[in-house]
Amino acid sequence: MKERLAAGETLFGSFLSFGSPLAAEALGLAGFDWLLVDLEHGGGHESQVLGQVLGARAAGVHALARVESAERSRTTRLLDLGVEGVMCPQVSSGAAAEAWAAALHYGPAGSRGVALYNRGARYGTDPDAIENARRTTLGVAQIESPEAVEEVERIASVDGIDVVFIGPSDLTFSMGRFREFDDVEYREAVERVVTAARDAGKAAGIFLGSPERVPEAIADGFRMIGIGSDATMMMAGARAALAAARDD
Ligand code: 3PY
Ligand code: MG
Repeated sequence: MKERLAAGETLFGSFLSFGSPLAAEALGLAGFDWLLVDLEHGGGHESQVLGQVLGARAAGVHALARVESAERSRTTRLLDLGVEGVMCPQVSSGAAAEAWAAALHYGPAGSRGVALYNRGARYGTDPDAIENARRTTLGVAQIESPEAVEEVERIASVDGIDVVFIGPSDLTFSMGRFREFDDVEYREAVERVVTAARDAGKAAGIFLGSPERVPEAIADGFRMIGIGSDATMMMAGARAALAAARDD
C-alpha cells in the first residue's frame, strides 16, 4: 500500500468496527483496496485484530489498524501481528508525530524492538524482514484539530509519516463547526492539509461517512479515501431494505 500510494494511486478503504473477521473478509471481497481495524472506536478489541487481518488478507486486501492511543506498544504489537500500516488518531504536533512514528520502524530510523519470530516477520522465515518492514510499513497520522492543522507541514515532513489523514468529525467538532463540511474555514483547513502532504511528497487521506463526497475528495487531492465502516454499511443496507419493504 505504501508503494501504491507513493506511485500516485488513489485507494479506497473502509473501517472495521465490529471486531469481526467475517465482516473483514466480506468487505475485502466487495472490492475495497484496504481495510482498517479500528481500536479507537467501535466494538473491537486488540485480541480480535488478528482474525480481521487474516480475513482481509484472505480477500487479498491491505490490512491496517488504528490504535487507541499513541502509546508505543499499541503500535508495535499491531505491527508484530502483520498489519501493513497503522493510523494514529489526534496527532496534533510535529513533535507528537515524531514520537509516535518512531514506534513504526526499526532503528536507526525508529525505536521498534527487534523480535523476528512474529507474524509480521513471517515467523522468522523472512531473511529480509527488517528491510521489508522499512519499505512497506505505512504510517498514517490523523489531523483532527486546529492545532494539528497549524502544525500539518511539520507533521507531514516527519520521516515515517506517509499519509496525513483528516478525521472530519473530530476536526469540524474541534473547530466548533460539527459536520459543516462546506464551511469556509474547514475548506481552508482541508486545502492546507492536502498542500502540506503534496509539498512533503506524502499522500493526503480523508474519511467519508458515505460515498456522496468521493468526487469532491478526489478533486481536492485525497488519495487514501475511507468510506464508512462495516457498521455504517450494514445499517444503511438494513434501513434501505426496511424502508422499501414498509414503503416509508
Ligand atoms: C473522524 O472523522 O474524526 C475520524 O476519525 C474518522 O476517521
Ligand atoms: Mg476522529
